Amino acid sequence: MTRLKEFLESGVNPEDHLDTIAMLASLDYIEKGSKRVAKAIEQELVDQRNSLKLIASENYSSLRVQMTMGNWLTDKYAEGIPFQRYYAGCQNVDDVESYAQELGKKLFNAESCTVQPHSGCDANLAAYLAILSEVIENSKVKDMGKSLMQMTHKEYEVVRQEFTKARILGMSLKDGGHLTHGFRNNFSGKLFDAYSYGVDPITERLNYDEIRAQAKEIQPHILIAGYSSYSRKVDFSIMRSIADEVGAVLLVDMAHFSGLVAGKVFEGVYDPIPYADVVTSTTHKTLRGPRGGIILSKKRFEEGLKRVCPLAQGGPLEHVIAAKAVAFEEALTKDFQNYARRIVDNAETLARHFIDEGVRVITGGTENHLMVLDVFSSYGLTGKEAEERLYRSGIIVNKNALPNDSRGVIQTSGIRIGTPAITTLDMGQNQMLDVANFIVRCLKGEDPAKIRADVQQLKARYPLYKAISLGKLCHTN
Ligand code: DSN
Repeated sequence: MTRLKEFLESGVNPEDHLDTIAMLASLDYIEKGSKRVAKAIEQELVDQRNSLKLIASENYSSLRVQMTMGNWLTDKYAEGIPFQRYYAGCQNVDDVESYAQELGKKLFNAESCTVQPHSGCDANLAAYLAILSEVIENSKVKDMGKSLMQMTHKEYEVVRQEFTKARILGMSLKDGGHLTHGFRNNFSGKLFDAYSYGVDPITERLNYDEIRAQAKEIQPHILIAGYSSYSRKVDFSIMRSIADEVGAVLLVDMAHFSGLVAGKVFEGVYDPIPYADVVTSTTHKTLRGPRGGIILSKKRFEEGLKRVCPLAQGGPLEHVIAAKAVAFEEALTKDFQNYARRIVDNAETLARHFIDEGVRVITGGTENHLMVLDVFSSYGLTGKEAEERLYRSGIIVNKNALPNDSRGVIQTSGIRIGTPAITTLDMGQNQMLDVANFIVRCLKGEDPAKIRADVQQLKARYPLYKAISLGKLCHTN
């Protein structure tokens, strides 16, 4: 019997279960063409249901977001921007994309919003290029009195070389920054003259005086704020003042914490929008939308940022842009604000339990959705060993280098833990004690099979995609 038939024959009212029916029907249908792919999709749900997802950058998007991505919008080429495309027949994607832009502006109270970046990495690439076009290229264009297209090869080469001399200053990867903030094995460290700031060796927190001193010496064209494994809030008013003192453009990469901004947990000086010239983000982490990127900016950079295509990408993925609109609608609700608040409450509680257990938590705790644990000094394990041991217990985390980690980025001395996904499942502060206990027991060397059984018991009380509660999909192993 097909999954859908089994579900419908269980006597449910179809009207109440449209999401389940749609998911089951699509799996049945995919299976008819590709058993292997259908099996992987189904198994992914089983695995996600059976494990504790603590990857700080992951979440569970709504079924509505997921379904919005699976349709014929994917087939439409739409290079250009809404209502100014290079292809005919874009009327529906124009509508969807302009709606997503408006919602993005409303959600973040931003002057301008571009929803075309395929990812956070693409958003940063496009943002750097657009900013540098504005601050480097446009002044050359004015000086020469010719557009780029009118310049000779030799003239254009002078302009292009200026790009490669552009200086960027961002948080170093090893201290909690991101690959795209100037890491040498990323475009940002190869195309630009990249410098980095770290954290204070004692407090393990940003030292704004140090960043200011570095910025004065380096005179960056772009000052980058934002992180992927730093557990403290950043004061964007101070970053703004540093950028102003050295004449830099302030770019904030809020990929990790955009859901906390949208959910009004990060307000005042912790909300980057009023302070930054350009803000980039992913849409799938704390924001809980589809995999993708966005760029928000002040009016000054709007024109340049509209050109994500052809600047850094080909045609936009309009099916994903439609899902971004759906996710923004969800994030504009009071429910989402409660969710965002609970992410941080859960993280703070979890970090406190670890500290009570004697685990060294980097910076002594957290103010956001993530924390980094020093598993080497606490348990004599490398991050890699801890990650593997936890995986065998059904707990999914990632190894993470600590500031000044002598074990490098492959072995590492730490792990990163985040609460966005388990908060989506509705776990609260009481469950954080269970989660901390599982992790501590595992790191102390208890039998992974025993912990795995306890993890599954907890997970069974917080089912993923509750609506898909019948049919083959509810089978767990
Ligand atoms: N992969 C993301 C993270 O885990 O933080 C960043 O790109």
